[in-house]
Amino acid sequence: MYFGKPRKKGPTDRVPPNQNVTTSFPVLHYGNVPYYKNLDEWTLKIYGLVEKEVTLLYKELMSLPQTTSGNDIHCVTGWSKLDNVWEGVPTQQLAKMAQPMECAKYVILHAEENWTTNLPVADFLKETSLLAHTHNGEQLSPEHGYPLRAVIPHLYFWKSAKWIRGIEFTSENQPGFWEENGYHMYGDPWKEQRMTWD
Ligand SMILES: Nc1nc2c(c(=O)[nH]1)N[C@H]1C(S)=C(S)[C@@H](COP(=O)(O)O)O[C@H]1N2
Ligand SMILES: [Mo]
Repeated sequence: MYFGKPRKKGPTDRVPPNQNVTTSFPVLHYGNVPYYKNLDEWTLKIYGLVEKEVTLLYKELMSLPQTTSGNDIHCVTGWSKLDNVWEGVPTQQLAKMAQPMECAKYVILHAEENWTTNLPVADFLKETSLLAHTHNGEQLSPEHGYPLRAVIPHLYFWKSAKWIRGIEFTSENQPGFWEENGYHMYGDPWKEQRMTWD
């Protein structure tokens, strides 16, 4: 029950607690930015608890049905960037091809340099989740995840793996890179699920 003043409705309702809006686009990651000479050797692998393991070349990925999804980015370190428009392949499209098994409850997103992050299948396969190649009408820059990054619009942005190369379906919730280092297993910005103990 909330006994304080009624909450004001307005743009501030889009900003979760203890976040500050920025109009810049900060670059944040652990490790090195990969620079690709070309994408001939690039593949995206979908594996683990799936009926059909799938390996996609970049051009195959681009020939799949595409979608557009908007989000407000909330980084766990405290910055938020509103009104982002992402274009790419819906995660549901990939699931259609690989057919995750009934027992697959979680996914591990694998990025370059063995960076990983974990989330429930339901969140990964939400209608708004996608693998994006374009941000606000422009191809992703190397720093922001070129050629392909996950975008999980409703969770803290560390779940949105840049430079994604693999999607592994699992039965157990295994912590990824930041999760091993104390970040929350789920990461809902509205509940401020920043660290494991939040
Ligand atoms: N591969 C990889 N993806 C990553 C990270 C990382 O360290 N490695 N950091 C995450 C974090 S903490 C954030 S806030 C966003 C930042 O994305 P940006 O650099 O495009 O703003 O990427 C996420 N994806
Ligand atoms: Mo972040």
